[in-house]
This record gives sequence, structure tokens and C-alpha cells, in this order.
Amino acid sequence: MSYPKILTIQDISCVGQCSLTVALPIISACGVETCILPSAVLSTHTAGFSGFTFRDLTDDMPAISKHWQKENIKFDGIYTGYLGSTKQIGYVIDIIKNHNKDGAKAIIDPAMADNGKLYPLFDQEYVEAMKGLCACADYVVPNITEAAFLTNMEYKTEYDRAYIDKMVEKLVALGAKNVILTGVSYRAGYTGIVVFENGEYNYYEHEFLPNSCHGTGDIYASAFTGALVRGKSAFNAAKIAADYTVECIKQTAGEENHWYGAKFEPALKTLIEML
Ligand code: PXL
Repeated sequence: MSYPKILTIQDISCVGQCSLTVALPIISACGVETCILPSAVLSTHTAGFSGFTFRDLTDDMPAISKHWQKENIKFDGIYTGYLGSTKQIGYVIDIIKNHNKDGAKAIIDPAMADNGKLYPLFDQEYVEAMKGLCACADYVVPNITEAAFLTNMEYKTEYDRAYIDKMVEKLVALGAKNVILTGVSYRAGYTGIVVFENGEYNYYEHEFLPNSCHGTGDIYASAFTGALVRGKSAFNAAKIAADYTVECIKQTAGEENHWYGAKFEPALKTLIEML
């Protein structure tokens, strides 16, 4: 039986249920060996905590990659999330080129913004560098805010199909082969995922839950990666990831002390059953 091994590159937020502390358990639960390359170590994530520590691991990356090259270590897929610096993005592009097996997919979550705003540590220079990383993507997995930054389009909370089509077209023009656009809502009470693959548009709509929690983008991209690497089609992987994320948000409803992330653990069983 084939036993896929992937690499995920994103930060370790020690507390906050996001990035590697989410990706590692979720992708492992999908039955996929998960290697990690931490982009930075933070005491907490940056959305809502103040005074967090931040250790950038950019300068460790070339030596790690060199060692892997000596050991001929290659992966059946690389999935990137929150990165540590603009300079690091260049190293990540090299790592995808040198360490992804022929035909293995690069899944890029340009985790840098939400609700119309960049995360605290990022600026326009970072956005420009992220466009270069998205050019290497087999699947780019942005939310609408990230897509707006990547395409220089206005961020809107109400829009029509023409706005989304333009966004997808511009993401493809950047070089991304396929687009998984999250949080696309065409009517009140519902939201969904646009899957643009091989030039074809598909949409999966699901209920919108008002208790939006932090870290759901990471939960979504991790579940999508796990399902895709397990051989699901992009549309099915996108659908499984959406259903799983909704379940995680439901688990967290009414939990005021748990504002910093979604309780993804109790729903892992549901994810495994969907695979
Ligand atoms: O969930 C995305 C994310 C990942 N890592 C860190 C973050 C955020 C979002 O704010 O701050 C450090």
C-alpha cells in the first residue's frame, strides 16, 4: 500500500490552535505521514493576544534543505501556511523545487490576512513575495481577503459571481494552476467554497455559522491537503474539508473562553470517517 509522506511549512504557535499544532494532528489523522519545517516559533498566534514572542527561523532553512538534499529526502506533496518573513518565501520556493517529487502537488495557503486586513506582522512587501509563491501552487487556498490582496482587487463583503470569477481569473494569471477559494457567500445564511480546477468552476455551499473562530483557515487547508493526498478529487477534498471545518466550529459554539481557536479534536473522528 502506498504510504504518502508530505511536508508542511508553517509556524509553531505554542498556544492558540493554529498552524502546525493543527496541521500535524489533522493530516496525520488522514493517514498521511507529516514532516514539518517550522517557519517561526511564537508564544501564541498574533490575532487577539498581545505581547507575543516571535522567533524567525528563516536563517535555518538553507542548512535544513542542504541536509535533506544530501539525504535525498523528497515528499509526496508540500503544503505551506503562515511563513516567517519575506526572505523566507524565496527559500520556500526553492524547497518546493528541490524536495517535491515529480508530479507531487504544492498546496499554498497564503495565510496572511482575514476580514479585510493583513495579520499584524505582514506588509505589502510580504504580499508581493507571496504572489511569487502562489505562482508555484498546484492548489492555492486563499480566503477572500487574501485573494483580494493577491489580485489587487477591492475587498468586498457583498459581491456577485462576476467579482469571484475575476478574482479566480487573476489568481490563475499569477500562475496558480488551480484555486480553492474559501468563504464565498452568495446568500445570507450560507457560505461555501469555489473549486476552480482544470478551467472548470464548481461551488460547494454549506451553512454559515455566526460564531466564526480563529484558525479555521488552517483547519480547512490541513483537511483539504490530507484528503487530496489520500487520493480524493479536489472537489471532494474541498467538500470534506468544509464539512469538517463546520463541525469544528459547531464544537466551539458558545465557548467564550475558547475564542482563540476552534476545537478541532472532537471532530477528528468525523473527518476520518469521511475519507
Ligand atoms: O491561522 C493563521 C495564523 C497562523 N499563525 C500565526 C497567526 C495566524 C493568524 O493570525 O497569527 C502566528
